[in-house]
Amino acid sequence: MQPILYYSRNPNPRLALAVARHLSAPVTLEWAAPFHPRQADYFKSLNPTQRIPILLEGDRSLWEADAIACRLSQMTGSDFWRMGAGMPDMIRWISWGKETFVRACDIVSFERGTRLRYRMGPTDPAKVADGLARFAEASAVLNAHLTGRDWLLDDGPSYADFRMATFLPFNDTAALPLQDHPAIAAWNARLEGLPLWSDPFEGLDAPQLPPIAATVA
Ligand SMILES: N[C@@H](CCC(=O)N[C@@H](CS)C(=O)NCC(=O)O)C(=O)O
Repeated sequence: MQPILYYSRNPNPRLALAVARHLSAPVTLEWAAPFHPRQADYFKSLNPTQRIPILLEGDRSLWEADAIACRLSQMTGSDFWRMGAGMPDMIRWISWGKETFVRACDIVSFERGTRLRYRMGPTDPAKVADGLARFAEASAVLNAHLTGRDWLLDDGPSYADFRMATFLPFNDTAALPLQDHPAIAAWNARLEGLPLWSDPFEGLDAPQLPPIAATVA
């Protein structure tokens, strides 16, 4: 039986799905709602955090988008997850990004999007302000690095680009000021030019996310 990739339209499952489709990985793509009461026990048995993405190969369950991206690259013999000399540089950007740029985008995206979609209370302006301050600090570093180059690494797109951009497809609701950072905006436009990054759900039967419930702060 083919491995199964459980995904949804939320940011990290979207990221893993985009990798799988970008690499044409031989996996069955299954939309999931792990927090639905009927599915909770099953997903808790696969991942103690109950979250997706999850890649199920036989009885081996792999969770965390980064680990899944690594495994999908192994399965397809792709260098999208660099295996050779470029690996340390790729890990550097994944690691730095998750602590800084991705984290900042996550905070703002959660407050202005996810929280309202899932009726988790109103947007917290103090958290948005914290996220925007982190975004400004991280964006200065990222924008400087991307100035004069197309991708994070020297030799073309890699998983580090996808990971760094995890939350940018949700910027219609997060409203992060990408336009203030021209090299980041240009890099994001380049990513959007990759069809399976811009719409990894193309041709799949994946329910839309719940609508935003209130106005944003
Ligand atoms: N650190 C995890 C985060 C996983 C995570 O937070 N998943 C969320 C979506 S972003 C989830 O499972 N939400 C339930 C859903 O999408 O239905 C990863 O990188 O894979």
